[in-house]
Order: sequence, then structure tokens, then C-alpha cells
Amino acid sequence: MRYKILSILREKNGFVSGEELGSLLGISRAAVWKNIMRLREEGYDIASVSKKGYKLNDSADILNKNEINYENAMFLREVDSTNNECKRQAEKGCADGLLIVSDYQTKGKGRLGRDWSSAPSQGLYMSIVLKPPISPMEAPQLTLIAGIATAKAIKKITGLDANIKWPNDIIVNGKKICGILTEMSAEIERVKYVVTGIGVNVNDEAFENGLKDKATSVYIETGRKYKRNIFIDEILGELMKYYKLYCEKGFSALKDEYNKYCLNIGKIVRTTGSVPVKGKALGVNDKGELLIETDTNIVPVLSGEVSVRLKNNRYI
Ligand code: BTX
Repeated sequence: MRYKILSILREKNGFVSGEELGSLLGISRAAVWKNIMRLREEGYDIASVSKKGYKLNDSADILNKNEINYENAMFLREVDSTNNECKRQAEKGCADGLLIVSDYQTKGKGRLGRDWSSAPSQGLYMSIVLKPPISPMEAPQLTLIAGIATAKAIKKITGLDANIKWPNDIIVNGKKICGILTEMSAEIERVKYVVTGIGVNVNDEAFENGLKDKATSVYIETGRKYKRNIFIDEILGELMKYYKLYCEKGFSALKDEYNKYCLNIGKIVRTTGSVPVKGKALGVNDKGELLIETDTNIVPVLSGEVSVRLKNNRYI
């Protein structure tokens, strides 16, 4: 009921009396008031003025199911990590496509046990459970697909020139604005499920010392605060479109799109594995491997890390 009140307030875009709301919805004025109080508790900014009624100030950045165009979603105020929660839900047999969003992560994580700084109500922390018909070797491709979807969404919403540092970082003006972490549960031949987590720095005003030089946010880059639900809708819209194509045709159908955003191309890179490969990055191949042209041959690198040259701590 309260979300019906919300949509009426949005539609009318001005004051609506309690009486009018009550008669439109067939409830008493006292019931209207109760629902208004609940909406306020959820963070909606609703003014009430005697003899005029209620008016919504629709600029609040609120995350809940009602604010996005995606059915299969769970919203949490706080969680250790949305990836962990997705894994718990997947182990309980949740449906393909379950999305989990949290306003805050107490143990947001990156790759290889690293932390993902997840300040309350600032960033977007979302993960999705996917059950693609692929082998475990192919699972890292989901990171690349999420990368294209997110870079494209950031570009579309903000106009920022967002690009991907292979495989999983989205970079704006030389600094990391988003990270993507894919984890999986698999049998020998087949993936049981994949969890792809996306963290976007949206409204963060600053980063603590260790991150100051390498992290940025949409707010820092544009000077504007954004509603995080806009990012959820845009990222999911793109992700589902690319995911469908991927399930039908494989990663080769998305390779060119990825390479459009891949900022490593043409740069000298070095892998950080035990036997480092150094050379010029040529882009990804049909499997999503980064091709590196060394002095002697072209080497495909499947996953892991590549370092790119930094200038003043920024990716160039
Ligand atoms: P990564 O291992 O590539 O990057 C982690 C590194 O990035 C950290 O060691 C730190 O240097 C830097 N870093 C940490 N926090 C931030 C930040 N907020 N902005 C920019 N740089 C940062 C990247 O791993 C994958 C991150 C995925 C995060 C999402 S959030 C939703 C989901 N839940 C979860 O626990 N992880 C994913």
C-alpha cells in the first residue's frame, strides 16, 4: 500500500491531501498517515503541511525493491559481503538471476583475499547469482561481461570516459571507480553457479589514505550525487542483454565490445604470476584471454593480474 502512495505522490508531483490519497486507495486518512510514517522510516523525504497534504521530495538515494526494475532481488541494510550472501542463497538453491544489493558491506572483498572498501550508503554493492551452461575454465568470462555492462552504464549515466583494465577494474581518469569479483562453485566439467559482484564508487566524497591515490568515485569525478538505483537498473539492463548473447553464442560474440573498452590495448604490460610475461597487450581473444605480444611470440593469459605502467600513481 505504501508504494502505491509513493507512486501517486510521484505522479502528482506536488501536494496531495490525505483525503484524496485515502479515497484513491480506499483507505482511511489514519491509514494514509501510518503508511507515510513507514515510508519516512525507509528514508523517503515526505513533507506534510496542514490543509495541503503530503509532498514527496524525490531526490533521496534509497535502495529497495520498489526503486528498481528487476523482480528477483533482495535488498539488505548491512551484510558481510553481497558475494557471500549470494553464495549462501545459491547453496540453498535460489533461482538463476537472484540479485543481492546491500547499503553497506562489513567485509567487502576483492580478489585474492583483498578488501573492498564499502562505506555505508555511498557506493553500490551488488552481486548476482548466474547459472550459465559453461565449464569452470570459462567462468572468468563473466567478469569481462560484467565489466562491459558496467563501463557502458557508467558512461551512459554520467558521461565519464569509463574503461576497463583487464580483467576486472573500471578506470576513470586513471583511477579505479569500480571492481568486479566473480566466484564460482563447480563440478569437474560444469559450473553449478557463478556469483558476480560489482562494486561501484558512486557518492563517496573521499577515500582514506591508502586508497586516495588510486580510487575515485562518480561524485569526485562529476561533482554530482547520483541515486544508486539508476546504476542498478542500467547495469542490470546491459548485463542481462550481454549475458543472453553469451549463453547463446559464447564469449567470442562479445570480444569486440570488450576490446572497445579495454585500456590495456597497445600498452606494455607485465603479468604478476610466478613466470611473468612482459609485452604489448593486443586485447582479448575469443576466450577472454589477454593476448600479450612478447619479443618472441604472442602469449594468451587466462586470468590473474597484469600491471600497467603508472604515472603519478595513475593508470596510463
Ligand atoms: P581487486 O582485488 O582487483 O581490488 C582490490 C584492491 O582495490 C584493494 O586491495 C585496494 O587496493 C583497492 N580498493 C579497495 N576498495 C576500493 C574501492 N572502493 N575503490 C577503489 N579501489 C579499491 C576488485 O578486487 C573486486 C572488488 C569487487 C567488489 C564487489 S562489491 C559487491 C561484491 N561484494 C564483495 O564483497 N565484493 C564484490
